[in-house]
Amino acid sequence: MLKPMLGAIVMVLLMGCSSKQDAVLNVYNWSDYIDPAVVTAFEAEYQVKVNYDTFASNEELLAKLEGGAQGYDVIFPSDYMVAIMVEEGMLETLNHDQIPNLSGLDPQFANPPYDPGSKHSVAFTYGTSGIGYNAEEITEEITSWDAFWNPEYAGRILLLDDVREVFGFAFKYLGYSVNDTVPAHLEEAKQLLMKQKEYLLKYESTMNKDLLLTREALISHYWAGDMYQIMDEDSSFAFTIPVEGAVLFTDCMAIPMNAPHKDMAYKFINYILKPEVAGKIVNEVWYAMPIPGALEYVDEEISSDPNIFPPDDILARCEFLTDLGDYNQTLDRAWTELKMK
Ligand code: N2P
Repeated sequence: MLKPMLGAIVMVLLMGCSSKQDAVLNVYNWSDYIDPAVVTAFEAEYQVKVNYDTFASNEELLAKLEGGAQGYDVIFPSDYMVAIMVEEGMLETLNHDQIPNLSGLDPQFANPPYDPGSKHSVAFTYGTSGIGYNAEEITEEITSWDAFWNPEYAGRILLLDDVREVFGFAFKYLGYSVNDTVPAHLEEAKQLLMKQKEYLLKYESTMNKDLLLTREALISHYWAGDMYQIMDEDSSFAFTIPVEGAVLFTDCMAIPMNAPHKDMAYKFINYILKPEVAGKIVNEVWYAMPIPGALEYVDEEISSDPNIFPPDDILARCEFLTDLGDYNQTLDRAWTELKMK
C-alpha cells in the first residue's frame, strides 16, 4: 500500500521538476542585439531557459519561417518585414493585456504605418544604416555614399549582405526613394553596384566587426549601433549618416502564429519594455529604444549622440523601407544577378 503511494509521490515530484526544466523560450533575434545579462536575469526571474538564436537579415528570418521552422517564440522583424509577415498570416494578433508595459512606448511608435495599433508587433529599437570607417587610415571626412566607389579603398570595402539596404542606399545616392519601383532606376542602381564590385571585399552583415578591427576591411556599410559597438572597443573608427540620406528602421518584437510558448513570449516582450531593462539594452547595443522612461538609465554619451538618437534634420533625409509587394521579386532577381556576377 505504502509503496505505490510513495511511487505516486515520487512521480508527482518528478513531474513538478521536469515541468520546471521544460520552461523554455526560443528567441530569434539579429546578432549583437541584446544585453546578455538581461536574458540571464529574465531566466532567473521566470525560471525559464532561453534558447537564443540569431539571423543576419529580414530575408533570412522570413526564409527560415517559410521553410517550416516551428520552434520560435519571439522574433525580431523590421518594419517592412512585419507588414509582409502580417500579410502572410504569420504573426500572432497580440493581446495587449498581456503586455502592460506597452503603455511606456512612445506614442509615435505605438501606431506605426507598417502595423497600425501595434496589433502584431511591438517596436524594439530604431536607427539608421550609414558608413563606418577607420578614421586613422582614412583621414578625409566621409560624408557621401560615393566613398564606396573610391579606388583607394579597393578590396577593403564591406557592404551589408542585405537586398533592401544595398539597393536602398544606391537609390538614395541616385536621388531616388529607398522604396523606388521604377525598373529603369533599378537598372541604373544595379549598374552602379556592378561597378562597385571592383572595389568590394564582400557583402557581409555579421563579421563586419572582426573584419574592421583586424584592419582587413577599412570601411563598411553598416548599422549605426553595431558600428558604435566597434568604436567603443577601438577609437580609431568613426560613423556617419551620409548627406544623401539612409535607410531608417524600426526593429520589432513579434510572436509567430505557431509559437509553442506564447505565454512566456508575452512575458519576455513585457520584460524588455521595462524602462530599466530597456536602458540596459541601449547601453549595451548602442541602438535607440522608443521608451521615454528608459532614457534616465541610458548613458548620456549615448542619448546625446545624433547618430544614435537622430534629431529631426537627420530623420528628414532618411526613409523607412516599406513592403514593395510583387516588386520584391524584381528586386530579388537584380540582387541575385548582382551577387552572382
Ligand atoms: C543589429 C542589427 C540591426 C538591424 N545587430 C537593423 N535592422
